[in-house]
Amino acid sequence: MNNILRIAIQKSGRLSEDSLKLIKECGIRFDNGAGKLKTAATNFPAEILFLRDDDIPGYVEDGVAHLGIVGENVSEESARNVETVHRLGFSKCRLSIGVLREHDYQGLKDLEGKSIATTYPRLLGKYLKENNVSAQIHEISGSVEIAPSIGLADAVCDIVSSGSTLLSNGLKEVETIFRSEAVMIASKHLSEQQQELLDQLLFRIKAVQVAKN
Ligand code: PRT
Ligand code: ZN
Repeated sequence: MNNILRIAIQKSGRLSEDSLKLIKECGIRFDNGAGKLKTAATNFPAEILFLRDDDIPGYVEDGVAHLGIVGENVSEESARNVETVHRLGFSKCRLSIGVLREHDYQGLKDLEGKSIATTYPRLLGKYLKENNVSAQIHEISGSVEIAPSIGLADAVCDIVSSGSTLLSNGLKEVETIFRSEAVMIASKHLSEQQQELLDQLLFRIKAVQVAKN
């Protein structure tokens, strides 16, 4: 088992299509029949695991998967002990703080003593600490953007891409705390053969990226 690479990708979501495409563009063939949770490549010593993105860093840390493709936001928030081996350039987004549109926001000091709803307590906590702001972090698991309008929190910290979700919830983006894109993460306990396979794969990924630019 230590001479194959097990690659974890998101089963269904914003990363799935581009992750599959990248693996295919590297010339790796496999059957991804609907509903499959695991598939073996037919022309490269690899298996693909289809998982929820939040589970990928933990699987890679534990060595259950050797590689994973995940948003840097998720990898950083998880604080798992994994190696980021390559930046993939897709699923770009940012983690930002938003406040109610009518708030006359002047700067970070306005957040002092306020409550901020987020699913990213670790990244937000780090940012507030670095900027010497003491605010209360209100961790919630979803629908973050609704929090200010229902009085659950004064501000939000969530992933933003076009900005339309913030806008449609009466919010405006005031601080960007983290810029993210999909990254390839690797286990820190690869065998020599797995490291060689990873090097081959990275070589192919870089060639694909060069060809696109
Ligand atoms: O089911 P599973 O747990 O696997 O998936 P998920 O629902 O947790 O994640 P998914 O598929 O939504 O996102 C996967 C990754 O895509 C994220 O971790 C980010 O790295 C990246 N990404 C890129 C985004 C967005 N763009 C994005 N716009 N992730 C989420 N959003 C959401 C955001 O949370 C907000 O609700 O879209 C809304 C904002 O979008 P705009 O365009 O209105 O600003
Ligand atoms: Zn998720």
